[in-house]
Amino acid sequence: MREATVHRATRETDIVVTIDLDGTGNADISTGVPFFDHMLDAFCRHGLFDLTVQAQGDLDVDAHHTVEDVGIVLGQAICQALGDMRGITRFASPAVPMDEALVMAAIDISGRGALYWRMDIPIEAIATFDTQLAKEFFVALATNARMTLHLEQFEGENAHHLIEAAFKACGRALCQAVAIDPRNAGNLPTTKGKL
Ligand SMILES: [Mn+2]
Repeated sequence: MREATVHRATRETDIVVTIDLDGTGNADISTGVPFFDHMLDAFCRHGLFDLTVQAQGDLDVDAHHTVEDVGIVLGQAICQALGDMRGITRFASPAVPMDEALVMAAIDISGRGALYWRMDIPIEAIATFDTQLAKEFFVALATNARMTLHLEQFEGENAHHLIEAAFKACGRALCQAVAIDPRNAGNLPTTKGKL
């Protein structure tokens, strides 16, 4: 079973994430930041994961610690659930439209975590969600899942559409990259012998 539960508590946040990479898109998300819940729901639905996120954070400060730390814990859970990574497809690069917005997520489950962010979000906040936090979330996710993640905006002008397309594209890319390729059964998808 490719699933994991990670609990992380600091003075700023207390977060529990459970993920099943081979789920059907069932989400149970509660972060206290409604727009962020909506984004994680989209990520889960289009990644076909089963995902539970329970986050209690210092929202009286702002949403920064909560959003970043959910990225850390979700990344750690993905990394654990992947296990030895044998048989995975490894690469995926879907481009996902949402109305006028078009965003590509390119993933390499490389063992080297990094985000390459080529997005231009035109406004500062969507409700209680500071739009700069989208990048902070994906940095934390990519680093802790130990995957190379490129998010590239081809088109778009509406901040809600752009960020939602990025979360959907990331979910879809991860769904494809972690999928077991039967032609690669039991092998690591690398010529080096290690990911
Ligand atoms: Mn929406």
